[in-house]
Amino acid sequence: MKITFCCTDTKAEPWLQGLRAAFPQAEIAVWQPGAPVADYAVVWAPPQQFMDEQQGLKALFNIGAGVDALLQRRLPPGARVVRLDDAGMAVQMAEYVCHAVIRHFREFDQYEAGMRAGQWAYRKPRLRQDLPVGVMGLGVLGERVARALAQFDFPVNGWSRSPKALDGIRAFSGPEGFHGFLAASRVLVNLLPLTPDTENILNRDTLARLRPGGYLINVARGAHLVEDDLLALLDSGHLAGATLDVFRTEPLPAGHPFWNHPRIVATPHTSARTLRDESIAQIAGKIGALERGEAIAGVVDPGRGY
Ligand code: NDP
Ligand code: OXD
Repeated sequence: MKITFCCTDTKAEPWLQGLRAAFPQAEIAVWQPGAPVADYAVVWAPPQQFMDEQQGLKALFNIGAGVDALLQRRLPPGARVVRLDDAGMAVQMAEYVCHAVIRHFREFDQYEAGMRAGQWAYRKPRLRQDLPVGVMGLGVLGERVARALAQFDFPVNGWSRSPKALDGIRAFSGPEGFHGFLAASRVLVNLLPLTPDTENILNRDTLARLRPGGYLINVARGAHLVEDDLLALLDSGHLAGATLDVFRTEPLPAGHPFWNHPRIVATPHTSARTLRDESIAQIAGKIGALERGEAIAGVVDPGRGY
């Protein structure tokens, strides 16, 4: 069996070591132009030349959950695209989002500023029922996040493409459920995949439908958000603030208004990192299953875009 590795901005050697430990008999190498065609590929944002040359691949394993960059390429015919299925990301996403919601709800930013200014001052406790949280996307990550928020007794709404029934979550679905979902939410968490249907979905019209004093947490992709619309709604006071982990251009360009905005908390695309050992174990398990002719989870539908 041949496995080729083609991951932009990723140190190859530890991945190769892990894959070789899982498949001692396999030929495993970093892809170079002109390399022999492999059976399986481990990829992150590979160039088109890779796809054009690797026409015999049985499956491409994306070392992330989002496949938007991969699906921009022309894929080798017949090759399955397989996304990471949690692999340690869901708990990280739950930590990140719960931290952002709780920091906003409990006004810890105000307390930190007050203590730094030498003020021992209490703020009036807020009521949880005034902070319904809407989670867009109830997939592998969104469902875990919605459940974690519900554990803290926040009212939680969820929105997905197909209808869902999740204990303790008020579920909305499809385009027909979208406005009702927004109107029922004050905090909005975005965990949608980036597809033609969801690009620019966080815009002036949709964000204005949140309850007044809304708060945005975008942890999915920068291209979901129309950045100027967010800035306008923060200026108008309709939105109280935002926590952003992803941006249209990454790294965030110098001088971008998000760097120093007083009501934006920004992090460098780190809310749920790919964990190498968990990912290699998952990919190795799936290659083994495919070799035995078994079905695997996490196969992307290119027509749907996720
Ligand atoms: P999944 O594919 O498991 O879940 C996607 C969810 O979005 C599903 O519930 C799906 O609905 C819903 N959805 C898709 N399209 C629409 C639509 N048009 N309208 C309504 N709902 C829709 O993805 P994951 O949970 O694993 O990951 C989500 C995204 O998070 C990734 O695509 C990636 O972009 C981002 N991500 C960001 C990271 C970071 O560090 N910032 C790390 C990892 C991922 P249905 O259930 O009906 O199919
Ligand atoms: C992912 C990511 O999609 O890291 O996994 O953003």
